[in-house]
Amino acid sequence: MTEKKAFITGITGQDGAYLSQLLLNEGYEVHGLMRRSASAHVATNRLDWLGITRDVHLHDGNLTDLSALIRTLQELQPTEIYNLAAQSFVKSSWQQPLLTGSVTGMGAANVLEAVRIVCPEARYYQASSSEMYGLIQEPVQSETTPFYPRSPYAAAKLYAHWMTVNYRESFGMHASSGILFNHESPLRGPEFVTRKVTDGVARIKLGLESELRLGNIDAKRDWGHARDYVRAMWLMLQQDEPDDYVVATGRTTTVRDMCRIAFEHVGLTPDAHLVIDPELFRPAEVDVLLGDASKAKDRLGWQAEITLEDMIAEMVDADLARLRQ
Ligand code: NDP
Ligand code: GDR
Repeated sequence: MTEKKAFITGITGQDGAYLSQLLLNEGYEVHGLMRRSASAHVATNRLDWLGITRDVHLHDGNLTDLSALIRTLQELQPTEIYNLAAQSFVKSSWQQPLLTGSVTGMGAANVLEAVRIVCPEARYYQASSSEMYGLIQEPVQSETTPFYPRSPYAAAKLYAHWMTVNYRESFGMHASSGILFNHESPLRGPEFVTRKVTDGVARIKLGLESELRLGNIDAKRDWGHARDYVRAMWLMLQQDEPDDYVVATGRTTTVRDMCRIAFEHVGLTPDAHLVIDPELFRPAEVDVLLGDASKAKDRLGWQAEITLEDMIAEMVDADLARLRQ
């Protein structure tokens, strides 16, 4: 039997942690790229939370350093590569447009080049995003919906997406792109809106805060659970042929309603606590996202299993537990 060896960029992020857990359970040897930090213990906190830090192999490197990527792949010769690393916070991409372009866009080109040079037979996954749809051209977005990026982040992701398609078509690489809609979990970064809400609700419930400040609560998102979504990534690389897939729940909810679900979980309502802060609005907004994942269902046998209500409850409970410690 061929050895199953995976290399994950972005292993310390939300998806990298859950994907590592899934691959370890599937019998893979799991390796990941970790950028050097002065606070290395903080960098591994998601892997720590899942209790798998000692089960994975971490390699010093950065997506912007092609030489490090080439040397690491030469040493490992992985069978599957998951490119999850990115400057992934949309709002920051207006503050750091060039860094976002280098990491989120050119970073993917670096990984593709390293794979092409070192291990062109390996299977490659690109973390594409529903943000690429941006200014919505069709009410429900599928693999055939035109893109219209609305942020430096989305523009960088679009470049990475088309580079993946291009390397598949030009060099016959097994390169697939998952167009994933928003997915969350207790391991979500605290700057993203779901986690900001669940952490805020937990603080209010415990009497540590009295208000929760948000921006555009009329925005609508198709929110799923990261644990479900990393399964779709893995399934894409188990197919004989590489392809692009939308991964979504098919349900869209306003930030306002997601917030209400979180407050109601602890027996409160948002009315007395929610403050709208104009500073938190974005220069350009993606108003509504709603994905059609029928291709993933038909070809991968994948569908979302965890509901928004169950996910928000899990996140609020995890934040309450963290704060109580
Ligand atoms: P996170 O922000 O949680 O994780 C990003 C990861 O990238 C972290 O491990 C981070 O390292 C790493 N990273 C950032 N910059 C560099 C760099 N220059 N070199 C090496 N590593 C770097 O993102 P998620 O886990 O939520 O998302 C995973 C991927 O999927 C991202 O590409 C994201 O854009 C994309 N995506 C996410 C969706 C979502 O809803 N979560 C939806 C669609 C796409 P460190 O820990 O040191 O910061
Ligand atoms: P998004 O996620 O930009 O969709 O990108 P985020 O949770 O940041 O925003 C979702 C929506 O909520 C609105 N919003 C707020 N957002 C944040 N962060 N903070 C607030 O206070 C706030 N108030 C309202 C936003 O305006 C937006 O409409 C995520 C990231 O994971 C990307 O990497 C990924 O590609 C996409 O999802 C799919």
